[in-house]
Parts: sequence; C-alpha cells; structure tokens
Amino acid sequence: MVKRFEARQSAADVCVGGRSDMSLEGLRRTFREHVFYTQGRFPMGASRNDLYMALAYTVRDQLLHRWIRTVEQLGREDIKIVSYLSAEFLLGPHLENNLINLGLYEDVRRTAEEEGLDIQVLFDQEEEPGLGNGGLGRLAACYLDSLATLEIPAMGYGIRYEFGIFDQEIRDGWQVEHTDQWLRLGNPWEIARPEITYHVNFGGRTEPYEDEQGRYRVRWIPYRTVKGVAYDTPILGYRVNTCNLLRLWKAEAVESFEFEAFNVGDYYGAVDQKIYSENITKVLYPNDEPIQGKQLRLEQQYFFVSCSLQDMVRIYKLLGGDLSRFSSHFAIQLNDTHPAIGVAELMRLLVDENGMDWEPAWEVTCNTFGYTNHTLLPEALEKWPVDLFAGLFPRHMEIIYEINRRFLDEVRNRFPGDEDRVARMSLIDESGERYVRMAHLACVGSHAVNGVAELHTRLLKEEVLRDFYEMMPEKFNNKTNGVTPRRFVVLSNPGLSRLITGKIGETWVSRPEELRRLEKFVDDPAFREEWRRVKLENKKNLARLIRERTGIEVDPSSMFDIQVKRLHEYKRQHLNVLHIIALYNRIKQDPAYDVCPRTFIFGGKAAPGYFMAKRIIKLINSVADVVNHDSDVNGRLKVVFFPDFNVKNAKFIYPAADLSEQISTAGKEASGTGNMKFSMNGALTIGTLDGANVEIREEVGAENFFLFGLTAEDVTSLQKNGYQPMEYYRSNPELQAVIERISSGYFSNGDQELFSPLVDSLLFHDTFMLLADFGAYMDAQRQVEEAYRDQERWTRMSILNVARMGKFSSDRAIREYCKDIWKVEPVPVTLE
Ligand code: OX2
Repeated sequence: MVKRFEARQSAADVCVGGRSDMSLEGLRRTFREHVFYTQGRFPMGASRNDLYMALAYTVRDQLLHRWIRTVEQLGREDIKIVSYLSAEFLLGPHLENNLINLGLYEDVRRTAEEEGLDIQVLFDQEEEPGLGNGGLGRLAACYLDSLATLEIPAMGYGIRYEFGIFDQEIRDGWQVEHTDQWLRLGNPWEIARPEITYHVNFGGRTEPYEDEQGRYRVRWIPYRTVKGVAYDTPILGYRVNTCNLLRLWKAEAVESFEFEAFNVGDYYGAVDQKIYSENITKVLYPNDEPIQGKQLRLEQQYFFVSCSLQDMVRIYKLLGGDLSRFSSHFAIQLNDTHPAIGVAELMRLLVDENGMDWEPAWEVTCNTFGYTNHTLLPEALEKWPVDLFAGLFPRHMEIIYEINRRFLDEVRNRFPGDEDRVARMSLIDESGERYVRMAHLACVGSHAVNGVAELHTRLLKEEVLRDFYEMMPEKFNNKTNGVTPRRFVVLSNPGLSRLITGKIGETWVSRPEELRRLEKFVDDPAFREEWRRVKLENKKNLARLIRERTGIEVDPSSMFDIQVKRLHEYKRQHLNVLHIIALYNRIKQDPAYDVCPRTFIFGGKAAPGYFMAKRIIKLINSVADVVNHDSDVNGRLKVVFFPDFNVKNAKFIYPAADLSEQISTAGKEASGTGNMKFSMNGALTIGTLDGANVEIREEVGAENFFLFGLTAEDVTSLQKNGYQPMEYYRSNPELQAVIERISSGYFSNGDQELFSPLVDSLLFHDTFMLLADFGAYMDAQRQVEEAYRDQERWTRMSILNVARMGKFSSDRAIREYCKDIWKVEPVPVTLE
C-alpha cells in the first residue's frame, strides 16, 4: 500500500526557510510577506489582485517542496514516467483546487476572514488558463489531477498559448468573441525556466551524407529555427505529496538569427523574425473538432512535440540512460492526433540525431507511444496536405514515407492481393489531393490505441479504424473517460460534499466507489429533505449569477434543465430548442395548459467560423426573448443563455442542475464528460444511447435515466436507406407547428430569413436526425415532467445517480491506463 501524506506537522517539520510552515500563524506570516516583498505593497495599499497574488504565492510555497521532491524522483533511472502530450490543457483556476488538495481550505478561509478578506472575492480574481476548447482539454486536466493523486510520476507537455479560448459575450443575441488575456496580470502558478530551451526547425531540405563508419545518413538543413522555452506549473495530487509538473512551451526567436540580421543592417528583418517565431504560441485554435489545412496549427503541433521529445531525450541521457531502453523510462500518450507527428519526430531524434539504426529505433518508438482517439466524426480526423507537410518538415515526410513503405509491405503480406485495403490503410491518402493521415500514423506508431467510451471504441473497431483493428486487434482497448471528483464535486458542490461526508465519511473523495453506501439512505425522508435543500441552495446561487450576467430572473423552485457544452450541430442544442417551442405552443394554444415550471439553461461557445452553431446561439436567445416576456407563459418557462461557459462558471452550473441534456445523435459523441459532471452532482439525465451515456445508464440503472432516440445502428441504417426528414415532418403536426413558429419570423421580429438556414438544413438534410428523434424526445420529456412532479421520487433517483457514479472518476480511468497501457506503478513521495 502506498504511504499517504498524513500529518501537517511532519510537513511543517521539514519546511524550508519558514514558508512551508502550514500552521495558521505561518500561513498568515507568509501571506503578509508576499503582500510586501512580492507585490511591493503595504496591506492598506494592496489591490484585490495584489491580495490574490499574495495568497496564490502563499499556497504555491506549500506546493514547492513537494514539487521539488517529486521532480527528484523523476530523476531516478529505475522509474517509469508517464508523459501526456496534449495540445490542450483546460485547467481551470488553481487556487481553490490546490487548497482542497493540500487540505488547507478551511484554515485559509478562516485566516483570510480574520485578516478581513472575503476569500470568494480572491477566488474570483483568478483568471483561468483557458488553454483548451472543451472536453478534450478538460480531460487532460482531470488526468493530471488523477495521476498526481495516484502518485504516478508524470509530466504533462503542451503549449503555453498567450491567448487561450476566447471570451464570449452575447450582444443582441449573437456571440461576440474577445481575446482572452489570461496573462495580463501575471501568472503566479507558473515558473519560467529560461534555461530549459530547445531549437525547433522548420522548412528547408534534407541532404544525405556518410558518417564516420561509412553509414548512410540524412541531415536536415532547415530554413528557419524557433526556440521553445519551458514554463512549469505544479500539479498537486489530493492529500498526497506527489506534485507533478505541467511543462508548457512558449515560442521565442533564436538570438543568433536576430543578431545575424541585425549585423547586416536588417533591423526590420530581425524584428520580423521575432514576430514570426512568437506567433507560433500566440493563440489557441478555437475549434472543438479540428479544421483542416492551417499551417500555423501544424507548426504549433510540431513545435510543442519536438520540444517535449527533446526534453525527454535530454532527461534520459542525463540519467545515463541508453536510448535503446527509452521506452522503459517513458510512456508517452498522444491525446488525439494533434501530437501524432511525435512518431516521426522520435524516429528522427533516434536515427538522425543519435545514430540509431531504423529497426531498433522503430521498436523503441512503438513501445513508447500510446494513442487515444477522441472522435468518430470523419471531418474531424486530421489530415495534412502532403505539400504543406513536406514543405514544413521535409525530413519527417521522408521518415513517414519509409514508415509507410515498411508498413504497407506488412499489409500486403497479411492480405495478399488486397490493394484496396492497402490504399485505405496507407499513411498517405491518395484518393485525390494527397494528404498525410495523422490517425493512421498514430495507430501504426503506437503499441496501444484506445477510444474513450465502450460504444466509441466498438465503433472505432468496426468503422473508422476497422482495417487497423483487423490487422492488429491486440493494440485496441477501451478507456472510458472520467472526471475528477475533487474539482467537480468537492470544490464545486461543498454543500453536497458536506452532506455526503456527514453520512459516509470523506474517503469517497479518493474512492468514489464508496458513494454506493449512500444507497441505504435513500429511504430516509430526512436525508432526502436535506438533499433537496442542498440542491435548492445551489440553484439559488446560480439564479443570482444568472441575474448578474444576463439580467434574467429565474425561479429556483422551477426545474433547472441544463445543456452546457460546445455548440455543435451533432450535440443538438437545437433539438432542445424545438422542445421548448413545442411547450410554448401548447401554452399559446391553451394558456391554462398545466406545464411543469422549467428554467432552460444553455451555455457554450461556438467556433468563430461555424455559421450554423452561431445561428443556433441566436435562435436560443431569440426564443428566450419571446418566451421570457410572454404573459401567457407568465414566468412558468424561462430560457437563459449563460454567456462565456468555462471551468470557472461551470462550478456554479453543474451543482444546480436538476436535468442534464445529453442528446447528441447516437454514434457522434465519442464520450462526453459533462454528462458525468452533472450526474455526480445529482442531476438526472435525458439522453441518447451515445458515448458514455450508455455506461452511465448501465451504472445508475435504466429506471433512473430518461432514454430516448435512435441507436447508433438505427442512425447508420437510416442513413443507408436514404433518410427523409420530410417524412417525419409531415407525419407530426406538433413538429410542423414548431418549425412554422421559427420560419414565420415569430422569434425574429418577422424576419423570415434569419433562421431559414437552420430550418432548411433540418427539413432537407438533417444530417443529425433531429426530426427523426423529435417524437421520442418529446415523450421522454413528458416522463421527466411526471417524475419531477413527484419530488420524493425525483430525489430518490437523484441520490441513486450520485451513489452509482463512482466508475466515472478519472482515478479509475487513470488506474486502467497505468495498468493496461503505460505499465507504471505509484511512487510515493516523502518530504525528507
Ligand atoms: C472530445 C469529444 O468530442 C468528446 O466526446 C469527449 O468526451 C472528449 O473529447 C474527451 O474525450 N476534440 N474534442 C473531443 O474530441 C476531439 C477531437
């Protein structure tokens, strides 16, 4: 059994220079010191940000010696390190989370109070690092939390975007994007490592040569070089000493280039070079599912992957490691295909830079990498035009051709005469314009390939990666996603956490299987009463925030029906809208219609260039305007679009939900993770058999889940047999009336054009089969209403949801990755 971090005193005993002193007095002194010495203020003159910074530094001091001790462990040759490569890490605010993980939350809150500070105000002051788009980036952040909590030596590697995901404002019902300036007031959580830098090359050409032993070699003569600088953020586990490292790379100009240009008098050229270099890590691409063909995006990917791999090779050599055993020291996970170029880069580092032969280098590479696929959407599978790719990375292109040549030989060996299969499996798509297929590169160069939910993995094997599964079934495995109960329950929902802990103790935080013990209280009316009280409090908090951010008054006793996630047609926010309009129509037809009072809450960002998604936001807001002000509705229905959904706001949203909308077209959402966050906070789910919904329903029980809609198989066969949305439209009068409301201009001041792209797309294409699912969705919503009217029944269902969600902790997911893919063990960290 691993040794846990127990007594605070023992940590204080080994404190360095007093700043690690965890006593109240020590914390108070450190805080004051930071106000004075770090921020340069007298307490009286300190701004809110000064106080936040001082508190952040006080907490960071607590992390530092744990961090240094952990990093010392990473420097042992005999341990294996997980290296999680991800273009996105959507961390959320650090301060509160670190306090919880340290076990200092209460002490610090009280100390702050005694100093006359409202700690919530200081929490609010923190800008969250929005270095991700949605599920994929947040998953990476949850996994870092769990890796540290499970005491696994691990590093996250990614990009230090100067501008993260844009801030969303809603103006006149439309999304307006503002640049995210998260670094504006400084970032107390990172430590710049200007001495840890690597050169990353781009463009140019390759050249063969003979080395001293007369062996054929290739060198890359690049056109330009950029410098990557490391910025480290400590990631502390829950109540353990393990404090792992997230290393993010910032691009800078290489000095020599500047000087060269400067020497020949080309001052502007030198500055251009600097701007060009720094551009690489300027901004996160705000697309949830990737866009094709953007050169800068490919440059970002290679830039961070190259820095990270060079870093690992340097660390390994420093330990005296022999590169032929690299894979016994590092397990590298590719978070989707964004870092997949790492396969070619590691080959280049081993073969070109370190003189290894191809075969052993290839073995090392395959043993090192694992690949997680996150999407089935064909348009989201990354591919890069060969010309673009070869122009930027001439040497990698050659390496990929060589990998491909050898791989296709194997394919031909296994499946003689099957040239169609060869073409399908090739790393190069040659069906039209030539592309490099990143998913194929990742599959071929990894020893393990996984999907993120059972259904998703099955569909990967059967469809998207079928040929690969047929040839190498042993590589494929499922790792159903999970989320961290620390941030998404303990931090977000203190009321519920207290209630649960009062009943079953606090071990559930690291062993959420134990939540099952709540089941026996489901028949206790007093417990159910308490459960409802907590939910009501959470709803009041959200109602307050909604009033503040949107001016809309909502009734906390109404059902809070929430859909928050990126805006995407496959996620079908507009199906939710169709239901709202149907209810509205019923009220208009009969103002005495007995509707269950509901507050529909939406939140989520649309990719700035995604026309339809932006139109859906406008539709939601337009419907809100009408419904919220209609005297026939009389406040019984309210519609809210909560602006700027992010990790910080999410804290108030998940705990306040009664109903969670997980209504994607079956077979489209790889897993979903919001679905888990809602259910862990006692919301009931209305959902399709898609992604992890399937497993959530299995766990919580079919009777505690509102299921509707086509299955993935139905969707495929309907598509095959020529889906006709119009047929569903014609046979459903209520659906007709709903569509008519929209297209008549009722929600757009008579403008019949505004929503016609949406309506036409539904009636004539309906790629995501809203019309086919509309009837079933309406029926399921009717059942929701019935259940909600019986509050005792609803509460039972809610309790059972929470009690049975243990499986979806990211700790469980990470344990599986460790055992099945990475083959790593916990290494407890001691403070001496
Ligand atoms: C998302 C998937 O869309 C979502 O279903 C999943 O839960 C999440 O990743 C984490 O696995 N970009 N974002 C995703 O996939 C891609 C590609």
